[in-house]
Amino acid sequence: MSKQFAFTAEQLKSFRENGYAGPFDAYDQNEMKETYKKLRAEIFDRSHAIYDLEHSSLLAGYDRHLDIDFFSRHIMRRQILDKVEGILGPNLLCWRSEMFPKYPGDEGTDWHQADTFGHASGAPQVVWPMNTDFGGAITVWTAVTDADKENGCLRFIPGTHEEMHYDETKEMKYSPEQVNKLEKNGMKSGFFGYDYRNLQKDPSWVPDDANAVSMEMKAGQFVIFWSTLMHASWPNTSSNRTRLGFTARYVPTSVRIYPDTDVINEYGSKLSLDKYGVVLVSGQDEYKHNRRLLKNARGLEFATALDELETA
Ligand SMILES: O=C(O)CCC(=O)C(=O)O
Ligand SMILES: [Fe+2]
Repeated sequence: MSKQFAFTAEQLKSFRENGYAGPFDAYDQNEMKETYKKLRAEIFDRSHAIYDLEHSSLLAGYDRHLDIDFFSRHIMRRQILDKVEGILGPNLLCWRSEMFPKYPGDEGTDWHQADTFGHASGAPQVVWPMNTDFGGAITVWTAVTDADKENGCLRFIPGTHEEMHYDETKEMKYSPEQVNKLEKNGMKSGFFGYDYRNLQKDPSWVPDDANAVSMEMKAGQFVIFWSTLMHASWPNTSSNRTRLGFTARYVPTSVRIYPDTDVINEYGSKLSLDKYGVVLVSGQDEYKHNRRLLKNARGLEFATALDELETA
């Protein structure tokens, strides 16, 4: 089957060199803006969300593809998967999604890289098979609203995805009171209550953002990047333009997710993984390392489950 939205050879080469690609269109801009109006109500409705929150934090945005139908379909959108398959191969899991709102006045997200995603929990969340060069996950960040320099668009440092400058096993202290208080070079920049600089392998190292690129995007567009790429975002300095990004994270089926644990312990909360599962978004899961969900919490069957039923 030919893939309508697959990378060209040139795009793939550029992705391998730079660690990111895009922006590309996932939705028509007006369609996304209409969808956003409905989504806002669904985001506030946690009646089917798979995690019980102890208090408000970044965790409120975790894994809503498991209860909001729009996001359940979004993670399987051909515009996105045709390209992700070109990077990771045909057998793919979506293991995490996150919403990243930035309200007017909010700090930017500080520079960071994620390989095991253990930075906040202290335990690796993503474990690749031994002897693979890769780590991390392919991140697809979709602009639910327009995102530009004024309201906090993403920034990348091209070509930095193959060397980790952070040690995710180092301790970081969660201090929610420092949200919107940290400054770097006179700019509000933090990590949702953590100070990501605490993880630096070399405490005196300073990220060189002279060649950083700003990913200005229209609502409905997405960018693809390795989670190990140096990435950040600008603060939202607008007076009235909230920025919302939705990140979906993909790995091949050979990867183990949350090995040996049944809780996520980060951002000051413990979340039970009782209702959690990965979603097979494409191909076959020959490894069966991870508990897999066939339906979201409202009963919507993930498309691959439907395909399997049809061919069974
Ligand atoms: O949207 C942001 O500010 C940060 C996004 C991010 O770090 C990610 O998608 O991994
Ligand atoms: Fe990130």
